[in-house]
Amino acid sequence: MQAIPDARLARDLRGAASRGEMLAHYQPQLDLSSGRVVGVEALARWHHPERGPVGPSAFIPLAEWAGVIREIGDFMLHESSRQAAEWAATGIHLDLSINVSPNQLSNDEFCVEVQRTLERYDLDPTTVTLEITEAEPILDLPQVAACLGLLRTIGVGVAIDDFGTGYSSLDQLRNLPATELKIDQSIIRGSQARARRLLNAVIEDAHAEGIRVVAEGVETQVQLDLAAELGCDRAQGYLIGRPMPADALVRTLS
Ligand code: G
Ligand code: MN
Repeated sequence: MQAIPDARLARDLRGAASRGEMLAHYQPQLDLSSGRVVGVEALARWHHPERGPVGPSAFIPLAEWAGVIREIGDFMLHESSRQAAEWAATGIHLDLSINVSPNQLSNDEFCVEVQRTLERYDLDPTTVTLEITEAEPILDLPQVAACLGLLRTIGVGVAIDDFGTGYSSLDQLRNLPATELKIDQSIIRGSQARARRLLNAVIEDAHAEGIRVVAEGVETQVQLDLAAELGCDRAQGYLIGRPMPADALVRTLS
């Protein structure tokens, strides 16, 4: 986040979702054993009326700062669920990953809202994973763990996002009912030796607990090969596909 938040941009962000300026893009996830795209991560895009497209790295921290992250998170939950249901109705079955901010999690209603949304769109909960970033601390961990635990009982998955950048690494894994580990882009794109050193034991541990491992930020074939060699189950990144609108994503499937 920039040192001085752009207050004007923050003001414009308020209500952006309800004005139709927010949209969901989808980035494909490749299953490394079948070589097929089996899922997508929903990623928010903002079309500012004057400035045009603003990237999530600029507006997500701003939204957290300005207290509008719940509004955006809500929009993404509904819009991506609606889209996944639309796909399922046409025979396209893709797992859906949705990013969730710690701020959303600290809302008591969140858990119920997720359940209600999945019911509304008649989505199979076992195809949906909530991504919780490791890059920010979870303050009320027991409460959040309880909420996620409840969602786990109906089959919703929980991913630790940006793994390797953040707070409690393996501890957080033990405290949250995780079903998936998303290895941060910086690790796969960094030195191979470092990636091996950091990931070998982690991936073995994850698999021993039945946790799926996804490599993020895969941009080259060499990085994809490394991810496969280290035992990652899935890969995501520009090599496989950029985040794109729903119709463009469907065109890339065969
Ligand atoms: O925190 P999270 O991993 O959910 O963030 C995903 C972000 O990373 C998105 O903004 C997406 O556009 C970006 N991204 C996805 N794949 C790649 C990649 O291969 N390279 C780079 N540089 N960025 C990526
Ligand atoms: Mn994510």
